[in-house]
Amino acid sequence: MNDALLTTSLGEIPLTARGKVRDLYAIGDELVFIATDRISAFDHVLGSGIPDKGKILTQLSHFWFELLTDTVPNHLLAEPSPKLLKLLAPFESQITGRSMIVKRAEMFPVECVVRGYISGSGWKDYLATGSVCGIELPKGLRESEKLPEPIFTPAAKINTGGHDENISYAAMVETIGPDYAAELKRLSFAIYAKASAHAASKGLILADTKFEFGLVDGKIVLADEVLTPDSSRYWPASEYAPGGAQPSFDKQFVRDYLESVRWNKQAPAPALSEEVIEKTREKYLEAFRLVTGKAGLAADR
Ligand code: PZK
Repeated sequence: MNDALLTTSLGEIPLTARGKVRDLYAIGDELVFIATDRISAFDHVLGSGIPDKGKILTQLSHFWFELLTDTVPNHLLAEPSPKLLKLLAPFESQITGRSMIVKRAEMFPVECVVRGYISGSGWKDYLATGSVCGIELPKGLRESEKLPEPIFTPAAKINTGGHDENISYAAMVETIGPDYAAELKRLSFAIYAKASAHAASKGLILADTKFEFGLVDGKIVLADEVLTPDSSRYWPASEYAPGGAQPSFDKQFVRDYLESVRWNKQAPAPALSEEVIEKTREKYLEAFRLVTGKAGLAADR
């Protein structure tokens, strides 16, 4: 049985943005993020969802925001207004456990990526140029190898569909100014240091991760989702083997299935088998249990 939540609708509450897997609603300066159970692979949203995926990722984000409170302020709203709570009440089943109520922020148009290992687009750029975002790296690195030290590799957001484009730190400075650029870089390293140490204590490598920041009342806050498998690469330390791509912690069954059915990677993306859905759901739960130390999802939030 697949009781995944694939689309949301909150009646009169206006949809502000729909991402591949998340829906964003706004009432004034209060925003409601809803993480659906949609899953993407090879740049497409698939025909099936993963039941509870949105809840698992949302509760992971909550866990990390809390662990990071002394490192960085975040966009979570402590007390949603009574007006908002009243508006949301009829839609409880779409919201409970999978939503974040956050403050409207003025978002910086930069993705703040920290990489401790060379993988993904970083590996592609390194192969082509020997550097990533203008940072020269040692010669002879193998794919997925640990870097001598973490690097900050910002990316410019490309609207709708397209991949974000890696940019130099100098380009980031041009876009948002030197002071904000320096502070976002400093915060990104501090968050990565704290999060990768926590992950390591749980047997996980946090290979890389992407943060988004915004301004609320002129103050920098950590926004978006944080340190979920959708925004980060986690690898089991026990299976780490540099010299090639590492299997995806969460999506490997999905990718293998899509290859096995020889999907041409053009829309529409196929549905998944029940077996792949269940095994993938179990991987998300495993990531949640490992990172948070909790046995399962909270019933509410
Ligand atoms: C904001 N996104 C990404 C796209 C989603 C999310 N605190 C904020 N204030 C204003 N805007 C945003 C945020 C945050 N975080 C985030 N776009 C705008 C996005 C699509 C669906 F759920």
